Amino acid sequence: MRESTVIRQTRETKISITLRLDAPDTASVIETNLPLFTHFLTALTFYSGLYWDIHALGDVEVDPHHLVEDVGIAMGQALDQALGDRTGILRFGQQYLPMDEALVLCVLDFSGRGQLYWQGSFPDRAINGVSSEIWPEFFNGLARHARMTLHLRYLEGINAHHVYEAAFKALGRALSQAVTTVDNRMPSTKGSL
Ligand SMILES: [Mn+2]
Repeated sequence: MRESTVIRQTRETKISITLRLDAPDTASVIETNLPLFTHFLTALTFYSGLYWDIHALGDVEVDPHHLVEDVGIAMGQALDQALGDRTGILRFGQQYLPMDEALVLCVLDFSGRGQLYWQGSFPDRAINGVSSEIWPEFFNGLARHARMTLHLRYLEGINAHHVYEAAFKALGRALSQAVTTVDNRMPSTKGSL
């Protein structure tokens, strides 16, 4: 079974995540104490087609930064653990995603090397009081701990909510492709990931 559970508790956040990669048609459960983040995670998890059970509380009264970054880290750890040695996966995923005037591109590779490449003029505006500078922290934590190369590129868009929601949805769709099992091979010419 390709599944994992991650518990992460610090003085700043309490997070528990269960992930199942092969659970079609099972609705994810997302609960955080930052409603905008819950909204974006609901979009990501829905389009990933994976089963995610995420319960996360953070000291958002200090700064939503801790919660958002730590959930990214824990989701990355959950992906890395559930994928095991990565045998048989498609490995790559890519998705252009529009949301009205916004257009975002996500391209990822479960390369074994965790790095976010965040490119383009992502809007630098708060959404409902939540600073947009926290969103790359989420994607960075996720990329590093999932040990995946993650390109997210802003292409178009004016409304910050549209642009960031498009990024979460695009990542969901790209993940759905990349973790799909296609054969019994290690998807690397060097023999490991
Ligand atoms: Mn929305």
